[in-house]
Amino acid sequence: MTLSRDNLSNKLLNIINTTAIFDLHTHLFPPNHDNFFLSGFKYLLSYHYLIAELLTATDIDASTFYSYNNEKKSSIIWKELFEKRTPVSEACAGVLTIIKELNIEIKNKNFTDICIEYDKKIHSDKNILELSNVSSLVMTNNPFDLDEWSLFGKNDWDKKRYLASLRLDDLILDYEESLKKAKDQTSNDEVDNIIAYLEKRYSQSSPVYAAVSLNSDTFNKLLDDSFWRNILDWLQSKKLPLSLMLGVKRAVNKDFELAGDGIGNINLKELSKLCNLFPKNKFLVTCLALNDQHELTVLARKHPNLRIFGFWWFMNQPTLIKQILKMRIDMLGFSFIPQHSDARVSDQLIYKWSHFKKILHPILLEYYQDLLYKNFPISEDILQRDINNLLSGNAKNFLGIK
Ligand code: RAT
Ligand code: ZN
Repeated sequence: MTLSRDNLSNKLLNIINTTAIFDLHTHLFPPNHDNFFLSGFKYLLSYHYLIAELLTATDIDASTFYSYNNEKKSSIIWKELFEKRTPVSEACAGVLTIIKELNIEIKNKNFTDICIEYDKKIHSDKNILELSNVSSLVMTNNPFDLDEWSLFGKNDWDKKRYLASLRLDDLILDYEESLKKAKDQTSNDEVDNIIAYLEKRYSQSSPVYAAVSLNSDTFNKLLDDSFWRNILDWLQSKKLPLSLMLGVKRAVNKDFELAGDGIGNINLKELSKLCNLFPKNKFLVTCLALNDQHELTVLARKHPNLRIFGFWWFMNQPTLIKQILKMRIDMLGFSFIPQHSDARVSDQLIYKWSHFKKILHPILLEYYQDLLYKNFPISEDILQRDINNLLSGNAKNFLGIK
């Protein structure tokens, strides 16, 4: 049935809120992966986005802060960012969204009261997945971190819900050490120990893509090193897309540890070269700097083997998303992957997705209203088809997942 201007907004909202999400990039793990599955109020508060905010908004010394246990870290963050200051940043707003979603009143309650109440409400990842409507997600799995990789030695977790990806940053950050690990775990007569090692990790984890974060200094390795060319050939043989997370500079402030990474340079002309040199490889791409977004969108219009995804990290701000999402739609229609959560604490799925949907709805509404105005009929089926594609189908199709 064709929709009218009067019922369009509600129908669209309803479809956005009820469509299952496939989350293309997270740092989450299933609950039985002890020490890696993170959930609960204290982890939520000791998120590195909030730590960076704390360490720059106060005169708290980074190494002193990091010497505290999680309980103390999170209570300091609550006191400094939520009690002594007004929590308006996106990272702070996220915490408040979750608290509200769980119907927790914060008035007249201290940190401990909220913690106790919060931890009574969230019992498992199932709770969170239901609340956020995420049906499956992709983890970030580092094949060179043997402790983290031990997940694939276990069988009691839901492999359909938690999909694997091979994160290859260690091959850039510490090639020698990675090679040593690969040699230790493969037989000596292998011609290429790294490929043999990846092959082994591939069969253990059935990843849906490989990923690497780069800047202009490291991107050229992909084009120039025979080692990376072999990896690209191997990825192609496996039909595994490579996710390129571009424009990060690690440790701009080393003292901040995980919270100390920043923006680096990236030359997207080189990305275009890569797409041409490896036409049979598929590339998922996201850029960290606002400056690169327009050029990236143009490249996505030129290279069928390049698919834009998400609003990564410093780009994940409502003001920027509104602007760039519209630009992407104007140029690409709906043929891109609009968002991923990058959640590190499972509970964050709730806010990362609800914040995005709040932006998505009015923006899409404008496009559909314009279509109606031009007498293009819009039915509920069309809306459902489009939202399925945006929240899951585009990513799954690119990855070849049924
Ligand atoms: O957004 C983040 O949490 C960053 O620390 C990074 O993990 C980034 O998303 C990445 O995957 O490198
Ligand atoms: Zn990430």
